[in-house]
Amino acid sequence: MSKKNQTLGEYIIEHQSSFKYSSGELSRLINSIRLAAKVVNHEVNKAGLVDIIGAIGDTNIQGEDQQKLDVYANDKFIQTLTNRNIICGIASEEEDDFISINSQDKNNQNKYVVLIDPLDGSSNIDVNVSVGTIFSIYRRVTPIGTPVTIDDFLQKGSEQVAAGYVVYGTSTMLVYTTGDGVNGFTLNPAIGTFYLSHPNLKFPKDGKIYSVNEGNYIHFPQGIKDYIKYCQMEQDDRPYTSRYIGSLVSDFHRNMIKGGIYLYPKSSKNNNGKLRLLYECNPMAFLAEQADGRATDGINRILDIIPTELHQRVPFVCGSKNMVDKVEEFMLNQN
Ligand code: P6P
Repeated sequence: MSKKNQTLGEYIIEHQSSFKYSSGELSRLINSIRLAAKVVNHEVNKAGLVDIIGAIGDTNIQGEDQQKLDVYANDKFIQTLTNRNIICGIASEEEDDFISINSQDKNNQNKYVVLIDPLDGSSNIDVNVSVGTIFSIYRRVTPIGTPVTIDDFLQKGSEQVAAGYVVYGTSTMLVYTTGDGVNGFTLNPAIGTFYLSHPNLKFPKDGKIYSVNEGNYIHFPQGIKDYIKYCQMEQDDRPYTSRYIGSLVSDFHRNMIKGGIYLYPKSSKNNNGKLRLLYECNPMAFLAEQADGRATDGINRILDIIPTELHQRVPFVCGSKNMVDKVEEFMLNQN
């Protein structure tokens, strides 16, 4: 049983043997993510003080303006994961293609690939609203000692061995799963140590918070429109409360603790929604299910979707099980 105030390092050592692939490699990988999170946290926390805020005048493959901290976070996670010689490949929202890390070296016995959104919600940086890092970890499917291929990255979310996020909020937290529940660790910035502050996190089955950009309401499918009106109706335990931060990690984190649902549906403007399957929806869906929640594209389980492209987008509905079930009911019955 997890002990409160245990450090992340102590927790990893204590639970390493319980991980079915326990070879110490995944522990070292989580430790490297911990280091990168502390480095990025340091920059995020002082962003208002130094010239690191603002766009760099470049755009990523998504066509989105790259904020300086986006690039910084991307570089730091790639550098940390590369320097520790733990993985054989990495894919990032900020990189057009996946990056092979010495995987062509026949002596490279590393078996994990990592997919990351290095700084999600970066448009919030300039206005001092919380942002996050999202990561997803798989075992490679191609033979060890050969170059990684796109097949190592285009795996169903149900194949993940670990996933998590860092939320740079009022405090900085690392929340992750290796398939045996979800645990949250809070950073003590004075000593640079993460402590187990939220053991065994679970979504309440029901919630009263819905998170969606209602500015897109007229473009939503009828089933989503009907669900939003359902949330606003004076009946039973409703109306619910609308809370939307514009940062998936922050909305997810609040909803997991308090109960709630996050929606980024498809629309007539974005037929597949906005969020990326591989390094946003899959890791958050793995966490949601490990915390007794659900994650769908409105109808289908996210973790069952077979990826076809590295940066593909999917509609995303995630949170308290009974709320996600209700959305599915409206979507199946929409006329
Ligand atoms: P919109 C941030 O860019 C993000 O990927 C999520 O973190 C966030 O929930 C969503 O997009 C916000 O998008 O279109 O509502 O501004």
